[in-house]
Amino acid sequence: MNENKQAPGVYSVPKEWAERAYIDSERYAAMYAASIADPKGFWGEHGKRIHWFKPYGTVKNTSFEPGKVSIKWFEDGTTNVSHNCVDRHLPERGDQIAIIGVRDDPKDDAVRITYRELHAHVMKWANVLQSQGVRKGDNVTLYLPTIPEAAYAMLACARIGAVHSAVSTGLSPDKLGSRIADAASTVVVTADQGPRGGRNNPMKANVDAALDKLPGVVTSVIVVKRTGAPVEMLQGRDHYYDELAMTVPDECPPVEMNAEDPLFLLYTSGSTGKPKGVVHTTGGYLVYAAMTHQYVFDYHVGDIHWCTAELGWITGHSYIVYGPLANGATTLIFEGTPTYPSMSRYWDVIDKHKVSLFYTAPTAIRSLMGSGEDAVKSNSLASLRLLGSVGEPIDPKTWEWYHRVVGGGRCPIVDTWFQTETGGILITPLPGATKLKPGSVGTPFFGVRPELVDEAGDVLDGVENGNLVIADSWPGQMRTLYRDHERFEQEYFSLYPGKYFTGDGARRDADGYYSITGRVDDVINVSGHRIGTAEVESALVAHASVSEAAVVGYPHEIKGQGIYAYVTLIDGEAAADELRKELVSWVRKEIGPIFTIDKVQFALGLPKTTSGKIIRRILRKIAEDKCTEFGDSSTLSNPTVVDHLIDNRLNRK
Ligand code: 6R9
Repeated sequence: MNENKQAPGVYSVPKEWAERAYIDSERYAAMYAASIADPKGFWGEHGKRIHWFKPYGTVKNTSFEPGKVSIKWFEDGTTNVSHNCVDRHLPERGDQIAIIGVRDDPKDDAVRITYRELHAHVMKWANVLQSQGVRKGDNVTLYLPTIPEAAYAMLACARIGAVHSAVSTGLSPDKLGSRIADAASTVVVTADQGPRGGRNNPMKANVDAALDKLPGVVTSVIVVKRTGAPVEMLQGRDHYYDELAMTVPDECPPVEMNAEDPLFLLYTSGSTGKPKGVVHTTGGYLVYAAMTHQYVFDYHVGDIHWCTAELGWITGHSYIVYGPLANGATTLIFEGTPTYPSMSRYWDVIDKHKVSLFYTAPTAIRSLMGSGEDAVKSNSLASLRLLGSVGEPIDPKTWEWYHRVVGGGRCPIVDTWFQTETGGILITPLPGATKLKPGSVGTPFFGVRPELVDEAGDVLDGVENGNLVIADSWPGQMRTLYRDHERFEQEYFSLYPGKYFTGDGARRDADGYYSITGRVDDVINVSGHRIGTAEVESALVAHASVSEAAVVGYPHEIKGQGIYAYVTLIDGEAAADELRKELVSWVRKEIGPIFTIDKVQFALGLPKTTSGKIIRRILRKIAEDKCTEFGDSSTLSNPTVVDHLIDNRLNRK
């Protein structure tokens, strides 16, 4: 089974992979060197993988210089993303399946959409959006389940030059509202309900709740009938998609877009409370998403590609919709969860639809690993060729299980590191080129220049641990934060001037392979989803009983990181269990159910420096039950508070 095992924990590239894959190790070395030595020449060539209405003359025009950060790729070229993902494929693969839509309930039939049908849907959607006043450059908020209609809506926006802003369905109405308001969307697209894991998310009602607090912003809500459940429809504002579709023409040509016109906004969490509207543009993003999809997953015609992400995350944008469709692939869009109706749901879907490339998050694998191997082995999984992992570090134990039990010991695992901000995968194994080391994300993709730096910003060479920065631009990089270029520069380019700071820590080994050690800023990664500690803290202090709150992450067996909150109460109120439960559900309501607090510890006070700053390092150690490893506590102004925290800690081994 593990015949490719070389040294303990290292898997060499199987011969058939080195032969079959687009990129073997020699090719990787040569192409990587060329991409770094001459980025303009390299990307000038690879930019041609998409269709341009007007070819670009200028390839790269980028600067990371403080105060002047500016990122432009292919800036004088024109193209259209929807044309590239749909129309372009019609002559050759009009009858090929583009999208397989698998619903939450396994009793429901899957929908199979050909490229020709996709073309018709996208044009209809584009005309429906236009009928609601959407014009080139307008922001449209999409709050939709992970269903084919979400992809139609995304591609329809791209077709007419509108900018979509997809919001995760796991967020609360308040968070949805703040994203609608920040983007100033006049049109919101949603569904009546979103079935997931056997429950129906009341999506239209959530939109109503969000809009109640935003009078006058949104003029049109387009509602997809997903379950057909009756929902309140506000006369004049709310419309069923089906009804609008009957009133508009079938045809809609793609609009010629400049390479640097925005394609989408995607809000993500940073280390302050305010979410950031990451802006991605047209040409460079698509080139990068398509190229990484082809080489990282070694996509070949006939592969069925299944990325289990929600469409509302960057992974869904780049590796469910844009990358696969730009390459003319068949992409599977799954509405459900790994555990519904049983622990074998993923494996059932793989067998039923002959999935060959399977891409998921460590948290999903960990939740399935617990139920043992039998749930996997009742399926053959013979169609699988390659496995992928994304969103958070995958520990070697989970990696080995994924490799052996799911992949039958024969499928390479690509552990891909990237971020909302990077648009596509930056550090990853390539299956025909890179040895696999469980827990390591491998080596940089073409054109990517990772570096490790110390706190002072000095570049570290060789085997090292440090902060991960990227020294030069790549085409898929975010261009700015929506209406806040200053914050963009501040958050990503100021700490290490001249470099893009990722917010992650990493280790590099003697082979030049990277392992991601986790966030080094105040961001927690829960089941692959990012949340700033400040966001959770401000939700907590919004509760009437809470005086102060500090939130840290701690290692969690399934979720990767759990959320641990330290709370001090107004009036030193009795710290009852009931209040604890109330705070947990309060935060779920404020932020959304994906970010459920795991532990609430009531505190007399929080450890602070003499200048009043909370010392999170101490709080992290207490949450990890490592109370002897505080390091230098000389600036601590209130030691008795810490004794109380230790005595009442909630994680004990
Ligand atoms: C794609 C995505 C980004 C953060 C990133 C890092 C963590 C993502 C990872 C990984 C270890 C991997 N992360 N992939 N950590 N190994 N393969 O998840 O985007 O939601 O913006 O999160 O996720 O900490 O900085 P996003």
